[in-house]
Amino acid sequence: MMGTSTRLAIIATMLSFFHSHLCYGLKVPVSLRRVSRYGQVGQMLGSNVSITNREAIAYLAKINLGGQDFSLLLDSGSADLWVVSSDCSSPDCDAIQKYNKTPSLNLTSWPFNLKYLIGSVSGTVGFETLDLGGYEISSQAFALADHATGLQLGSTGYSGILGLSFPASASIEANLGTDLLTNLFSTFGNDSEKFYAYKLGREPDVTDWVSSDTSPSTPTSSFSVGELDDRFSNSTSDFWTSPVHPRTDGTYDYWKLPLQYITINSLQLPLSASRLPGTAYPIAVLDTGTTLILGPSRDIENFWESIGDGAAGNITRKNRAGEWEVRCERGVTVGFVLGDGGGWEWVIDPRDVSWKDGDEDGWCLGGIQANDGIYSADWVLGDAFLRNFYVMHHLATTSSPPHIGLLNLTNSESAMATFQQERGKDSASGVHIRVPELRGHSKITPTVLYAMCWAIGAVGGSFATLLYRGIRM
Ligand SMILES: *[C@@H]1O[C@H](CO)[C@@H](O)[C@H](O)[C@H]1NC(C)=O
Ligand SMILES: *[C@@H]1O[C@H](CO)[C@@H](O)[C@H](O)[C@H]1NC(C)=O
Ligand SMILES: *[C@@H]1O[C@H](CO)[C@@H](O)[C@H](O)[C@H]1NC(C)=O
Ligand SMILES: *[C@@H]1O[C@H](CO)[C@@H](O)[C@H](O)[C@H]1NC(C)=O
Ligand SMILES: *[C@@H]1O[C@H](CO)[C@@H](O)[C@H](O)[C@H]1NC(C)=O
Ligand SMILES: CC(=O)N[C@H]1CO[C@H](CO)[C@@H](O)[C@@H]1O
Repeated sequence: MMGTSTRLAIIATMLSFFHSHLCYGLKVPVSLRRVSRYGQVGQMLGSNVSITNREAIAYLAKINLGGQDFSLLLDSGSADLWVVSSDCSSPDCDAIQKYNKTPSLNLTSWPFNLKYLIGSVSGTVGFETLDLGGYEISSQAFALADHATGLQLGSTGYSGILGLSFPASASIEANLGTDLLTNLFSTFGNDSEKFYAYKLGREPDVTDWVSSDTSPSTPTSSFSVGELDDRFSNSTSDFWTSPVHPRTDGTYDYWKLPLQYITINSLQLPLSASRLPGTAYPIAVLDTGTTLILGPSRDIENFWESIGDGAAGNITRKNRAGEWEVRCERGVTVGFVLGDGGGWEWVIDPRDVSWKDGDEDGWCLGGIQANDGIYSADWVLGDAFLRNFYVMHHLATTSSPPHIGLLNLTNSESAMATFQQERGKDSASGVHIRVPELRGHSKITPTVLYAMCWAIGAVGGSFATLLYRGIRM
C-alpha cells in the first residue's frame, strides 16, 4: 500500500495451456470508438460504440456475444477469446457482465484451465454468434469461464479478453475452433481492407482518480476493422510500414518487428542482442494488452541509469518492488528506432516514460520496466508506446506478408512543453548514455520482476504479473 494510491504488484504463476493477458493498472476512463461500415460478413449494428473503463488501465472493446454486450480487454498480444459465464458464482465474478447461455450457444466438452498463483480461471470451450464492430461471426470459438477466483475481475471492469494476434499464438487450438482474427477476415474479398487499426486514447494527468470524472465526452480512442478512422488518417499509404517478423519456420505468432536501438534526448542507447536466433536486432511485440513497455533488465537498467546520469538514487531509482521510478519533474524524450534497414524513430510523450500516480513523494513510476520472462520476443511495446501513434495491423494478402503500420501523432516538442508545464522545473543535469557492458544475449530467467503488467501471451510461459495501480475500493 502506498498511500491512497495503492500500488500492488502481484506475481502469479500460470500453469495451463491457456494464454491470455491480465493486466491491471491506473484507473483510466477509456473509450474505444468503432468506425462502422456495412461489411461483407454481417450487418452494421450501429454507428458508434463507446466504452468506458471503470477501474483499470486497459483498453476495452465492446463486443456482442449471443445477443449480450461485453467489455473485453482489447489484446493484440494474444489470440483467444474468453468471457466469464453466468455459472461463475465466485466473488471474483461479482459486478461484471457475465455471459448467459443462449439457444445459439454450441457448448463443447473441451475444458480450459488457467491457474495463477493467486487465482484461476477455468471453464469450457463453446461456439457462439459474435458481433465485433458491425461484423457478425455466426460461430466463433470462445472459452466460457465458469470459475474465476483471486483475479479481482470485478474491480477491473472487464469480462474477458479479446485476442487479436495470430492463430499460432492461440490456445484454443485450430482443430477445436478457428480464432477470431481468421474468422473476421475470412470473407474480406478486398486485400486492401484486411487490417484493423486503433488509436489508444491518452488519459488526463489527474491525481484523484475517484472524484474526477474524466470520461471524455468525445471518445479519444478508436478501433476499426477494414477501414480507417478519418480523424487520424484517410489512407493506408500515410503509414510507415514494417513486415511482421516471422518465426524461424516462417509462420507468424505475434505482431513483432525489429527494435534497433532506443534514443534518449536524441542520444543512442544500444541494446543487447536478441535472444531469438538469426535476428539482426532485438524483436519487439506490439501489445495493446500490456500497459507498459517491457525489456530485458540489463537494457532497462542502462536506460534508467542514463536518465539518472549517475546521480545515484536522486533522479532514478529501483524501488523495493523492483520497479524503476523517476523524479516526476525529470522529462526526457525517448524514441524507439524500429524496422530493418535504416529504421525509423518513433518518439513517445514524456508522460509515457514517467507516470504520475498521485503519490505526493515526487517519484513517478517508469513507463519502461524490466522483464526477463518475455519469450517469443525481447521487448513488449505496450500501451505506453502505442498511445502515441495510429496503429494498423495488416494481415497477409495475396501480394504481401502481414505488416504493421504506424502513423506519428505525437509532436515531441509540444509534448515536452506540456510535460514541463505540468511537472515543473527539471534542474537535474543532462542525460549521459551509460552502457557499462553488453554481454551477448540476455537470458530468460525464471524469476520475473515485479512492476510489470505483462502479457501471458507474448511474455513468459509460466508466469504472470498483475499490476494494480491506483485501484481503490
Ligand atoms: C458444435 O461444434 C462442434 C465443433 O465445431 C461441431 O462438430 C458441431 O457440429 C456443432 N454443433 C452444432 C449443433 O452446431
Ligand atoms: C478495395 O478497398 C479499397 C479501400 O477501401 C478501395 O479503394 C478499392 O476500390 C477496393 N477495391 C475493390 C476492387 O473493391
Ligand atoms: C479525411 O477526410 C475527411 C473528409 O475529406 C476530412 O474531414 C479529414 O480531415 C481527413 N482526415 C485527415 C486525417 O486528413
Ligand atoms: C542527491 O541528493 C542528496 C540529498 O538529497 C544531495 O545531498 C546530493 O547532492 C544529491 N546528489 C546529486 C548528484 O544530485
Ligand atoms: C513526428 O515525430 C517527430 C519526431 O520524430 C516530431 O518532431 C513531429 O512533430 C511528429 N509529427 C507530428 C505530426 O506530430
Ligand atoms: C446508432 C447508434 O448506436 N447511435 C448512438 C451513438 O451514440 C449516441 C451517444 O451515445 C447514442 O445516443 C446513439 O444512439
